[in-house]
Amino acid sequence: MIEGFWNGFLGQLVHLPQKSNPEPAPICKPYAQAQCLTLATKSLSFALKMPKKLRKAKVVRDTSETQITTELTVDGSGQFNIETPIPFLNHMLEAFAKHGLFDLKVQAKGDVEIDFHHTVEDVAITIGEAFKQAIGDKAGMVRYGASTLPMDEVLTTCAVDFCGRPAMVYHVKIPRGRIGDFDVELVPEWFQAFTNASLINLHMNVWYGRNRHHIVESMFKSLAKAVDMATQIDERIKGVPSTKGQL
Ligand SMILES: [Mn+2]
Repeated sequence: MIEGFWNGFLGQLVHLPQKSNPEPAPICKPYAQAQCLTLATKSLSFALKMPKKLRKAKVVRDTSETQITTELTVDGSGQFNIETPIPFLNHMLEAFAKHGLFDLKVQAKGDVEIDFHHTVEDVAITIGEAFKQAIGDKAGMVRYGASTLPMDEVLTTCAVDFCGRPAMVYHVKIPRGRIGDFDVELVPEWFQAFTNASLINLHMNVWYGRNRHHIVESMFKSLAKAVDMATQIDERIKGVPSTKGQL
């Protein structure tokens, strides 16, 4: 069954071993494998397309606790310019932009003399809000995305649905403590604020891992890959991707 599928899918390019064939698999030549990968990538790129107009948003949030300007291009190339007073947060947002292929500019000031809480949360609100604004009515959008991402000894799965309803399921255990001067108790605050502002379902599962830095970084990268997948435009999807007709 599976062999039949792949033979049909790959056509004449490669020949998968038949059950009756006593010879080793001929597909194991590097060239055949390269062809196979190229074909698979191409078949995907036929369906995915860039929107006619790049999806972007600028969000300004000015309160007595934080002053933040965030600019996002969903259809970007991973360019970033992140300036917050929290170095570890900068590192995470740079990874998020880079691996999600979003262009992201964040200029943030905050009352970090109290602690990092307000700034971490409010930066997440502006990025979530920017996604919500940039993707608009979600016409033609894939909507769902998921990524299982390894980082050294950590394995993390993030799944998202841009359904218009905020819900977070968070199965993450991080050893208590700090990464640099960043307290890991702020990590769920960032993801909850992002979830609420972008109106998505976010399921975050860290299956295993030890190192705080690796765990948190794998979460941001996994979110990036999942959101990138979910926000792609697929030319096969006509209109809003919901049987309700709107999201
Ligand atoms: Mn790192």
